[in-house]
Amino acid sequence: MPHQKRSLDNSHPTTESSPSAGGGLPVIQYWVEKTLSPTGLQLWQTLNHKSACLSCAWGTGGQNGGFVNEAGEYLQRCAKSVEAIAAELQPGIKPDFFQTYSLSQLQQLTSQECDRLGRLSYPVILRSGSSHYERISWAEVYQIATRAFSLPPERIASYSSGRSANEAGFLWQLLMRSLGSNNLADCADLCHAPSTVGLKNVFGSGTSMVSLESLKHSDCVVLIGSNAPANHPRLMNELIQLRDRGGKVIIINPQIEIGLVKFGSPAFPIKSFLKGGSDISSLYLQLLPGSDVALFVGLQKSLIEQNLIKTAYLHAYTQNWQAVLDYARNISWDAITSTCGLSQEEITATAYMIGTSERVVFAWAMGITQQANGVDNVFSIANTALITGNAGKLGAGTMPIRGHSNVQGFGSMGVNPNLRAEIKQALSQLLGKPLSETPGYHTRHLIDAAELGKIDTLFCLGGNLYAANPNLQQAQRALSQIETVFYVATKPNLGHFHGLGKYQTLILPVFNRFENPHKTTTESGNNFVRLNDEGKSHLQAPDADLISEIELITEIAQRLHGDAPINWRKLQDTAYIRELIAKTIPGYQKIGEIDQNKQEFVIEGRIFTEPKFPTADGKAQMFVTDLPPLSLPTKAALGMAENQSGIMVILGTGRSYGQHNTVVYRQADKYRGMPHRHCILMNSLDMQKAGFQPQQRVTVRGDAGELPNIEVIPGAIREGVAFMFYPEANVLFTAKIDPQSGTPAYKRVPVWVY
Ligand SMILES: Nc1nc2c(c(=O)[nH]1)N[C@H]1C(S)=C(S)[C@@H](COP(=O)(O)OP(=O)(O)OC[C@H]3O[C@@H](n4cnc5c(=O)[nH]c(N)nc54)[C@H](O)[C@@H]3O)O[C@H]1N2
Ligand SMILES: Nc1nc2c(c(=O)[nH]1)N[C@H]1C(S)=C(S)[C@@H](COP(=O)(O)OP(=O)(O)OC[C@H]3O[C@@H](n4cnc5c(=O)[nH]c(N)nc54)[C@H](O)[C@@H]3O)O[C@H]1N2
Ligand code: SF4
Ligand SMILES: [Mo]
Repeated sequence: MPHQKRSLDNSHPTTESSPSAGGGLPVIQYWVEKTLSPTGLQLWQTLNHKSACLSCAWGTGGQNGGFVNEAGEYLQRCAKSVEAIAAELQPGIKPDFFQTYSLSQLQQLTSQECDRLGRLSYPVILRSGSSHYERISWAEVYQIATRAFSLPPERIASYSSGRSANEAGFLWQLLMRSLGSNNLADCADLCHAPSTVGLKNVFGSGTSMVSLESLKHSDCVVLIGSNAPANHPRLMNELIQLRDRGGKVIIINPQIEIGLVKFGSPAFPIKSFLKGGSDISSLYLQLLPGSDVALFVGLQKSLIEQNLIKTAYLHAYTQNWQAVLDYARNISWDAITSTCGLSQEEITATAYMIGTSERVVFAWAMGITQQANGVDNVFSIANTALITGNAGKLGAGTMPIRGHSNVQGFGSMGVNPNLRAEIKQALSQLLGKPLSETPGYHTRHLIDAAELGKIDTLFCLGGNLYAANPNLQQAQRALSQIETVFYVATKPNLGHFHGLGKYQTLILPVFNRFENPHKTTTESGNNFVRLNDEGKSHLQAPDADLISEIELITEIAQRLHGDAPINWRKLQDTAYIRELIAKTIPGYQKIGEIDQNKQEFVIEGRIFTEPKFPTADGKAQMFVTDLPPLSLPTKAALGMAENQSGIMVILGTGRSYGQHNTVVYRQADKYRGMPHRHCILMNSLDMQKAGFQPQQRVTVRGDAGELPNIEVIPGAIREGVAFMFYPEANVLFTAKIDPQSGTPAYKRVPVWVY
């Protein structure tokens, strides 16, 4: 893996001290640097463009201007948003670039270096046996695509990542269904799939039941497995305001994330500058990774013991509550505390805080979903919310914090292997034929099927399928079995140079959200639909030759199907796509009028302020969640000799403060005191046990591979637990997969460090 070794050469000084609050001054400094730079004006204009922020699903921006959130509050853009836009405003890659640099040279680049090459601005192809990508015309792209998509439906597949608009997502899945394929893998499979599966089973609806407005009425937020200060910075404003009105914030995380203790937000400049930030956590529970079910069952047990459960509510609005209560009653405190590593006193105090609050929101992210029992995690949180009567009222409920800015919209548009029955019926009417009943591949199935040579054509609508998966070696092998791979993207990434197809790999450049020549829409994690205005790209002919995703998809479809039963080219008018969405996607009726009235809206049937749920009997369905059997493999299972020194730790992989998923923007993570990408954050006691000094170089070994020359950084992480950055760490392990959702357990990876 050359890109892993490469940046080890840039040894960074490690004297920089970590800040005492998240956000705050470093963030403001970043803003100033960027907006005063030579491209500062362009950046300002783009920040003010009427479109949703590209970065996370908190959903800032839209028709009221780039800085306004869903509640109409101003000053809501974070540094991450600036970072994302700055990357999109880079110059285009020069016309002779791919002639000059060979594939093997491109394979030496790190993630950050790939991104810094600039914007993709003309289509290129790598043919097998060739040493260089070469430019091709769109006409040739369409010829190749027409052939590649004429293959049997079970041999074609796609993967998508939620930065594209609803319209592109809707069209893409419509094209795949029309071809008879359900192979619509999506980044959500690696992300919040357990939330969707879990919540759908419990409440009949797979998304957050809390709107931003409702969150403002909460008096307690339980934030579980989320590093919101880095990944959803504007959510922090809500937590600051909640603390100001006397509310409580309970954090559940094996790692102390500094911004969850104290956070400086530019929305509250006085506090940030004078007081060094606002207090966030009222309680901070450092549990063992993967043990959240044990903690939540413990909370349920303690709520019962303290007589803080809402029995009348359970009777009236839920099913199977007796079984859930019985399980909690009967399990021993010992089993609970030894699994989660927290004391009975800590759990009791937390249960009291939850049970005595009026309106509790339970919010979570990847610490909950990226586990071998991700769906059970979600069930156990939902059970706790229900036992305390905190679902279906203002200021309370379950709230998965979504990742990519439009990943939830892609789910709503039907970009997934399992289509909801209502959508299926509507689409089959639209296409004038029944849809295929063959189950589709989600992301992990797709990789496994490809490795077995079962896929010939793969279309990647954004994302980085290669680097996002565990076991990069397998991902690379799998992709190399696919005849034709299309990467539709705005900027180059590792996957474009390492995830190569068998006969041909194409990289197709497209406009981003604020450049499209037509209006589009996106959906935030809070179920709010944004309207994005048309825009203009700084990349211009003759050097640049980009198209919109809509044009690309409709042109392929037109060539495959002609005009019947759908006039695909007519769909290049996105208002027409929105008409179809209004007719086929539940809750999206209002999108049919958005072109006329410009009214952004909350999707119908998702926000619950009454305890009536869209399940068969209108009640929430509760499920018993068994405590997870958390064991560690033997040293030998990781290929280590019995006398090998070192230590076994549970590695959690995740994001630094300077990256967006597989794309690295900055090498250092100041907040965790990690000066570069090749660090492992460990507890000092573990370091002592293993005989490691701070800044010592070690090797980290998992079940799929090892990374040498990794710097040990002492940090505020629980004993027995360690943290590294992805995607680099994805060479290390194969990951357990949650059988109920297909999501990999990226947050609980046993490794040997020596
Ligand atoms: N700046 C930035 N913003 C982003 C992204 C980005 O890469 N960069 N990515 C976007 C995407 S797609 C997503 S999905 C989100 C991700 O947002 P998050 O989910 O906040 O990000 P992660 O870094 O994956 O880590 C989540 C937290 O889970 C904790 N954790 C690990 N194991 C456990 C456990 O067993 N239990 C509990 N309770 N906690 C645990 C980790 O210590 C970490 O603090 O962010 C979105 N926003
Ligand atoms: N070890 C480990 N692995 C993980 C995770 C983890 O926590 N730990 N997290 C997982 C999660 S939560 C996720 S969501 C996945 C992320 O997986 P992906 O979504 O597959 O990856 P990204 O890095 O977000 O994709 C970035 C690329 O998207 C392209 N892009 C950006 N904007 C646009 C656009 O407007 N249109 C198009 N077509 N392309 C665009 C750019 O080319 C950019 O390089 O990774 C997963 N993998
Ligand atoms: S919190 Fe998310 S949506 Fe809001 S400005 Fe920051 S990155 Fe954009
Ligand atoms: Mo994600």
